[in-house]
Parts: sequence; structure tokens; C-alpha cells
Amino acid sequence: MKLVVAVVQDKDALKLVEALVEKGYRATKLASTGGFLREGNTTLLLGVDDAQVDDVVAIIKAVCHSREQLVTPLTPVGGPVDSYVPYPVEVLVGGATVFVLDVVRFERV
Ligand code: 2BA
Repeated sequence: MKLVVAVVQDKDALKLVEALVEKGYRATKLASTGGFLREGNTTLLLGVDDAQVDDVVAIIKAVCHSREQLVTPLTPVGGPVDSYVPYPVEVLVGGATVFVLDVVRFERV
């Protein structure tokens, strides 16, 4: 068994959960925050059979889209505030960031 951990954009989360549940997968949806943008995103946990991992990743790929996002960098900590002019920069936010972990033990009690 594997645990698929997928960090996705909030905009894609609902559609993704619907697509996964429709195909019979069990999912847990967690509200999370990206360390870089410090904005909300969604982390999904899915316990699946080894043979189902590719299908789950394919569904994630089909539903989740990359988007460009403008970010205004924060003032560097301890740096000069008056001379620092923060220009917005564009970052490409995935798609999805997917981790696949081995599950040592799984029980539903
Ligand atoms: P954030 O950390 O808020 O990152 C959002 C986007 O900002 C990233 O998109 C990437 O394009 C950019 N970014 C992140 N760190 C950067 C850095 N040090 N320098 C320059 N640009 C940077 P994604 O790569 O698609 O990541 C989307 C979200 O997935 C991340 O939100 C984070 O919540 C999660 N994530 C990505 N890689 C991860 C990892 N190795 N471990 C844990 N979570 C991860």
C-alpha cells in the first residue's frame, strides 16, 4: 500500500476530490499553507493499493493546472527597509506536488 500526498492549488482541490471519489478512491483533504507564497493550498492524503498509484497520479495531472502568480517579495529580515523596493515577481505554481510513500501498516478500526 502507498500513501499519496498531493499539494494542490485551492482552485483545483474540489474538482480533484470529486474526480477521485467518483473513481472510488478515499481521500482526506487538509487545509495547508505554502512556505514560499504563504498562501493557502490544499494537501490531499490518499491511501491506495500499489497498482492504483499511476491512476491516481494521472487523475491529479488531468485536473490540476499550473498558473502564474505574482508575488511581492517580503522585506529581508534585518535588511534596510527604506532602500528596499519590492518588485512583484512571477512564479509558476504547479500543477501539483506529489509524494508517494510506502505504508508500513494500515488499519481502519
Ligand atoms: P509554496 O511553497 O507557496 O510555493 C509556491 C511556488 O513558489 C512553487 O510552486 C514554486 O514555483 C515557487 N517557489 C517555491 N519555493 C521557491 C524558492 N525557494 N525559490 C523560488 N521559487 C520558489 P510549486 O513548486 O508548484 O509548489 C506549490 C506548493 O507545493 C508549495 O507552495 C508548497 O506548499 C508545496 N511544495 C512544493 N515543493 C515541496 C516540497 N519539496 N516539500 C513540501 N511541499 C512542497
